[in-house]
Amino acid sequence: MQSWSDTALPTIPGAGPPLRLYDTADRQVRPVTPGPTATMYVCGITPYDATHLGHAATYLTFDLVNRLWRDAGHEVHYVQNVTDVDDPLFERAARDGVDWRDLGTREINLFREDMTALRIVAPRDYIGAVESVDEVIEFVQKLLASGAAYTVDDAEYPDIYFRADATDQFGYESGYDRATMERLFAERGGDPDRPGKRDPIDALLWRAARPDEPSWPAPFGAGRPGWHIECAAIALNRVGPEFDIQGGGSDLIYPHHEYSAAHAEALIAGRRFARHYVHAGLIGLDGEKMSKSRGNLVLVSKLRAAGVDPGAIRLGLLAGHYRRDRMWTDTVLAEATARLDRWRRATALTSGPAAEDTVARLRQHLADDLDTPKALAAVDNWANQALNYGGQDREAPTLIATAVDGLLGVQL
Ligand code: 5CA
Ligand code: ZN
Repeated sequence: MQSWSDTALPTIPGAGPPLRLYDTADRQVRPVTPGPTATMYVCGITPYDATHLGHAATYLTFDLVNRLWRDAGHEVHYVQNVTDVDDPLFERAARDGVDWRDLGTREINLFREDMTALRIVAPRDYIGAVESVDEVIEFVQKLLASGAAYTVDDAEYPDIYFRADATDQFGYESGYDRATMERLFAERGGDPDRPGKRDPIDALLWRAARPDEPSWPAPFGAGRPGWHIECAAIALNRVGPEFDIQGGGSDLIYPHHEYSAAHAEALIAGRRFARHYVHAGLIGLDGEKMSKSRGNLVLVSKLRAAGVDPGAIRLGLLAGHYRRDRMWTDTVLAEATARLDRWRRATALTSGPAAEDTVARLRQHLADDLDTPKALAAVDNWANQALNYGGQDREAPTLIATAVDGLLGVQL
């Protein structure tokens, strides 16, 4: 599937410290240790509705990682999927009387426009579930052969499930206890009560063909991929195993990332799916998580149409730390707009206070588990100095603008 237009990144003089990030599995901030090519897989959208600020916040988080890696001289192999076959698509398409493929295409196009406007660096591989069905089939075959997967005893719908006990380390990614797993499994798309499963938390790998649902032929019977296997296959075949970062919002910690890891690790015995599991906090509105099912969405495309500068959207989302759940409010947007204006006025000056220290601090704070509140404060400091007291350094305004562009993705 076509990715979106790439964003050119400027070269910023100097270099920063190596990136450290919180790893959900190890429950600590520790160094990310990429080779010359850093590798990252981030869970993409289910395209049945437009991109909201929660999605934007998650992709923005990993965009900072991408930018920091590029700034440190790494190539980045970034992969993102699109869940373009799933129940929500069929339901919305039926409600609106459109074909589920057309709905997906429309929303994916809008997503690309939103990502381009937000200056999110495009993934090298942007892969749909439909495109990767063959990869899933091959994967499921291997899991069946090794005994990690089984077919339920149901003549009509012989669905295929993954044994949660197929790997010894199952559960290490979320660290959740059994009761929490059971609760979240049921809440987040699992089917604990499906008759014929060995364990209520065994996850669906292949859903046998149903009337009125799309399906693909397979040696083990026509059907369509389960959700976690889609991401396991796409990631493993492009950057795996042991790629640097598996990313997404914190709603994906369990079951999605637990099972993607477990499916893959059942194949790559002894190795870890990803070295770091990184999760962005959830963005809410009016005290509740922003989600398509609740309908409390602030859409990136609506904000853009209303004339909001994409730079202000980035600064609003970056004003809070990526791991914290946080609310989007009018105040957040107003403060971000004012900040963008201040930074623009300061960098439009012909000279200002020396900027090397500020750039060093910006890099330092970002490398420290993406501490954007401190990173923004460092730029605020320089801008306030420049606006209130001026300065003699004729290179400083351009240096700040270049660093803010390259590292924070905000054009001044
Ligand atoms: N297609 C799957 C992942 S394979 C999916 O979760 N799609 S989604 O459209 O629901 O979400 C896309 C991405 O945005 C995921 O990484 C998800 O964790 C993240 N996300 C969803 N809602 C929010 C929110 N309110 N705040 C922050 N991130 C969110
Ligand atoms: Zn995923």
